[in-house]
Amino acid sequence: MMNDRAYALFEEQQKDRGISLSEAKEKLKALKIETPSWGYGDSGTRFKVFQQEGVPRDPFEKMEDASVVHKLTGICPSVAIHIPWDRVDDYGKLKAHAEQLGLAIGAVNPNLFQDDDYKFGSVTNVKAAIRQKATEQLLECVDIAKQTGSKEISLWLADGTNYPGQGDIRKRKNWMYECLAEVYEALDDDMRLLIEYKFFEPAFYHTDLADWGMAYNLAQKLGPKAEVLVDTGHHAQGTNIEHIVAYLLDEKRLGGFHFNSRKYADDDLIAGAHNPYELFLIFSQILDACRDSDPNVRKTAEHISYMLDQCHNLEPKIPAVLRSVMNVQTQFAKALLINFDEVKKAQEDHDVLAAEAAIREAFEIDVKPLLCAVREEMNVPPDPLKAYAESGYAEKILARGKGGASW
Ligand code: PSV
Ligand code: MN
Repeated sequence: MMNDRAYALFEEQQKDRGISLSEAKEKLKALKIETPSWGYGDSGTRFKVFQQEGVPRDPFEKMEDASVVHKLTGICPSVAIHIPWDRVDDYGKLKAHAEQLGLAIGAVNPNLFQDDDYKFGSVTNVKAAIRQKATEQLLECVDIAKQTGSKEISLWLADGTNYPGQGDIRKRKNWMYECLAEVYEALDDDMRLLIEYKFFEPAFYHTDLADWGMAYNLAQKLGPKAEVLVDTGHHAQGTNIEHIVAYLLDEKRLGGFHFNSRKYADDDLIAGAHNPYELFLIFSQILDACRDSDPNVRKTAEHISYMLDQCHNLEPKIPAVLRSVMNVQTQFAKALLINFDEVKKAQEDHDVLAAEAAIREAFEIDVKPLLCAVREEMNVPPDPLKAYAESGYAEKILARGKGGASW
């Protein structure tokens, strides 16, 4: 009753601002956020991994935890996997298990950073045999994607050097292309390769795939099934991520996101915890592109894969994922309330203050009544975190004990 009144008032206020809530509601219901299998496992820093009780012991239990997140939010129907962290004997069985829980296997993330052979690089290693091994591992991931029904390979390379002269940067660039071209050829027509970049860590002098420009260049050379993935933790301090987003959208090469929060480096904290405005501005660019006159820009904006990529070192895993999903959903909801006609008019008039105000105004709106109404229509609890706390699931999984899966 209280919720109905709050929603009616909210609807009235938005109508006065020229915003129709029916479209916003549809878009909120269509939003999908993929959760990472590794977000449910134990993780830590290079100093310590604190083990938690109740952490899933294998990929099957990770799916069970992910299904709880989906049940409570209604918007997390797929789970990204990381190979070899999630290697199983029978991928058909993992797929069936996920499906039985109402889930699908999402992006397959090849891990080319934990094998001793990759100490000096994987696809950029000076040794041809190691590049070959890395290529085969990537091809294995394409095969896993085909077996699990996944349509995406999400590629991040840890390759780079620590000192000047350590590697031949140009040769490494070409080796990387050669390997990825082979992987690209193995993709089915409806699959895509999402190329993720990061300017540092674990390498500290140069990273072979350091920024969005390199990822974009590589994607362009590989072909239309290759797109860029933006991880919000992978930029230098102060980088304008929404600018990168707008640029890649216009080039029709933005394929996906790894959302997480950072304060200093690639901190992998709960999405939206530290810089909610940045998340909101990213969505404002995407929703602006959804109105573009070029249908291909609109199509790109509508086919972005939204994924979380986080490690929960101190906080309990499932609530941390829930909080992240809710934070992303909240900023998306706020961006849906931007009056873009007002923004465009202010741009035409060179009215800097009005343009900035039109964007900020939406950010300042409390969208709880809208989210409650949407959740009610989707038959999920109005407060997923509270519902989780009351569900008894956290207590139930304690029987798994300590020492579950970790990265
Ligand atoms: C690298 O920092 C990264 O963002 C890549 O996406 C990896 O797959 C993931 O983190 C591992 O946590
Ligand atoms: Mn990432």
